[in-house]
Amino acid sequence: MRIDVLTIFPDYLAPLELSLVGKARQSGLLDLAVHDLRAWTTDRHRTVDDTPFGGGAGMVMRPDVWGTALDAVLGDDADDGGTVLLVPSPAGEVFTQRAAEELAGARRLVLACGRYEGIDARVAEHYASRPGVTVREVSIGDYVLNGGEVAALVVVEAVARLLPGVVGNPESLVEESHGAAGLLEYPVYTKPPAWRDLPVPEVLTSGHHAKVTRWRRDRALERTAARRPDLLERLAPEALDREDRRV
Ligand code: 6GU
Repeated sequence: MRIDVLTIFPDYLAPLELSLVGKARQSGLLDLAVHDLRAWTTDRHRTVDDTPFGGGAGMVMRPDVWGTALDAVLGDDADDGGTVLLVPSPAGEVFTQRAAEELAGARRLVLACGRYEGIDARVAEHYASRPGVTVREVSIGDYVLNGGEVAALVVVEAVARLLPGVVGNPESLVEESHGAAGLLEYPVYTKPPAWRDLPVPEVLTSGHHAKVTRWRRDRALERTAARRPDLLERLAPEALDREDRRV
């Protein structure tokens, strides 16, 4: 997959050189470039923003600068399709594991990180009508950040770990929170078996595989009911078995 990130703070994206995403880039599984939006400004002050039409506080990012930058980064290649233009915004659709799975199937992602009060709305409108490009405005949760950069880090990491070969053991993708089961993950334990008067739940050291599986399922259901009842309500009825309904 090819990913381009456009931002006025390229250094904000430095963590993408580390850990799993960094390794995916080094091994060629992920082709990722970060671009400084100001490279496409033409004035002496390298201006990217201006005051909002209609008045109000803050500044809005100019569509002309974004248009020049996105045209250059998208190139003719976008016409081939499979390009998703992601615009991080607190006003976007909520970014979920399902969205990450969808995006992992794209050929190219381009992330346009806005600052200030956001990007002139005509930018998203314009590229939505460009053949081969799908525009998605995404929010990473119900709180406000100073710009789209942290959200871009979140999206890139969530998508990159789903690409074939990026996560060493693909089985670790199966049993996780927000995974296929639609439940939060069960609690996990490792050595030592007793720590500060806290023992590891006995069933986990019993060697009884079926009992371990049932215990984990019960804890996942319990946690989800306590912390994210909305997830339980969204489960299809057939996703719960007869044993589940006791919890
Ligand atoms: Cl994507 N951007 C900003 N500025 N704030 C956010 C966000 C994005 N998602 C949640 N809050």
